[in-house]
Amino acid sequence: MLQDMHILAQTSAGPADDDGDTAVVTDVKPKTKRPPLYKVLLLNDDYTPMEFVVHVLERFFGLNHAQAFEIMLTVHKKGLAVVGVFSHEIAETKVAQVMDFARRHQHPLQCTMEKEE
Ligand code: TYC
Repeated sequence: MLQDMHILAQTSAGPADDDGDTAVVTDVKPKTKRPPLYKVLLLNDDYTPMEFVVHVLERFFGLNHAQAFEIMLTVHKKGLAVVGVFSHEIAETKVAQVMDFARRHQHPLQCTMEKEE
């Protein structure tokens, strides 16, 4: 892929520098990296009602009821699950929306984000 090219070349046949025996780097390395993506994680707890978590997943992550129920159950059984992968700004917004909504409803539901490798 063009964006992933790393061109680094050195030549002694290139333009002369002052002493005439050392190489001069003439090629350039295209330096465009895709921005990192962030996983948004939902954490299990013993108190937040299952229906509330399903509602959160439908409301903030655009999941249908069946998808939301399935992810909620995964969190319930495994302790956490990735609910989506986003740019830093969108992930931050999702986390803030979920945390605020849970707090307003007095549920201890926790949502965090983590950089993708
Ligand atoms: N463990 C909760 C219960 O039994 C349900 C739950 C699921 C809570 C997912 C949080 O992220 C969560 N009521």
